[in-house]
Amino acid sequence: MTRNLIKAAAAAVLALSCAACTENKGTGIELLPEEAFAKTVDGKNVAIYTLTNSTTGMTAQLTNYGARLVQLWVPSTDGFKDVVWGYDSIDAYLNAGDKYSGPVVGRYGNRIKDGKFTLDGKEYQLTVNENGNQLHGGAGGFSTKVWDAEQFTDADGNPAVKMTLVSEDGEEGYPGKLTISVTYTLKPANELVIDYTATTDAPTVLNPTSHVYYNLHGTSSKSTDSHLMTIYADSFTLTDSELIPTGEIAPVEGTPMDFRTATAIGARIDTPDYEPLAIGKGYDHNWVLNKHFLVQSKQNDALKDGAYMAAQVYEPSTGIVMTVYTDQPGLQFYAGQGMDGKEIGKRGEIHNVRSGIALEAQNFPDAPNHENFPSSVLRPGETYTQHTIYTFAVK
Ligand code: FUC
Repeated sequence: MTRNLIKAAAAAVLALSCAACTENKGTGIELLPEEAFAKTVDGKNVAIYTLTNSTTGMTAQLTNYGARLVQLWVPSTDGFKDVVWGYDSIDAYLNAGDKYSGPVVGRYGNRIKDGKFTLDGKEYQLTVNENGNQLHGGAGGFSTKVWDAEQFTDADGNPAVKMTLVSEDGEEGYPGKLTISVTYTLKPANELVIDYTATTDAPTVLNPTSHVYYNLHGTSSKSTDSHLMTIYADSFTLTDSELIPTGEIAPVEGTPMDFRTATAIGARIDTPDYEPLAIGKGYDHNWVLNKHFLVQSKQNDALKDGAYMAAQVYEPSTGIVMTVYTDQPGLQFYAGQGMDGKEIGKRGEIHNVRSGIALEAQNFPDAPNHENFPSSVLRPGETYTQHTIYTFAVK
């Protein structure tokens, strides 16, 4: 499909979604065509799903390969911008060097030391895929699976897609057959709501998270060092040299990790001789959100459907403000320093170094091996839930 046809298709979707479109509604949105994602992978059909909200025309495209966010078009001071990294076809995702553009990662997001943990007195050995540790559920984690998908309109008339995956007992070394669903919903106030539920038939550990690289310039090629970041956290988890938590929770006060007032990401990221940043080669850490551990800061008044304000990011040149709400105890902020700057993403744009930030709402990394961290154990009869929201405004 040519670019013009894609634009026409986008315009048609937007026109259908709202009779009273404002002049700027959906300006500049370019949809990826269905045929670019139509493929059978591991015997299952991959597809792309398009959600458009009723008010501004904010539009998300998702694929069931990894329950993944492919595009997210939000208003800026100059038309709509696509604020997430990704590729323009399923083939490009399958061949990508970077496997973590937009998916849900799990069973355990982030790292488990030596890929080992003990549960109810029994030690489990997981597969390992980074320095002898497990990262993001292993090489065959949730992000590599084709999920079952169902697109629907929720009870309030909002567009949504629910993706479901059965993770077999023993998969990547985890005990228990786990059934997990993630539902993405677009709400009228430019909110992308991500809800998870999961059940298991035997005790297991679980920490799914959305691993999207955001760039509020609307292109993966421009540095995110200019983004002004606020993280509502008074402390973070210290790590060893392999980014595995030591168990110690350290105050951010007086360090480059203090984002309690809005600060440019690039302002302190290269601080010489500050060990946590030297280890991460920049920001790649888990912040301990105030909601769970340090109570009533005024900033945390913004309770939203059971989720608290966790972070806010603002890019002055586009006016885009992204606010993250979650009911999770931690937020991994990774500034994209590990990218090689060579891969080409959507619209031919380079996935550049330090040009996409991941803000992953989650339990703490390696929690199964730290008694002082929140429990990540899920048992039969229990239902895991997570409620995380990314909202977009223009300032
Ligand atoms: C984040 C980081 C990791 C890794 C991955 C792709 O979760 O913590 O370092 O690079 O994403």
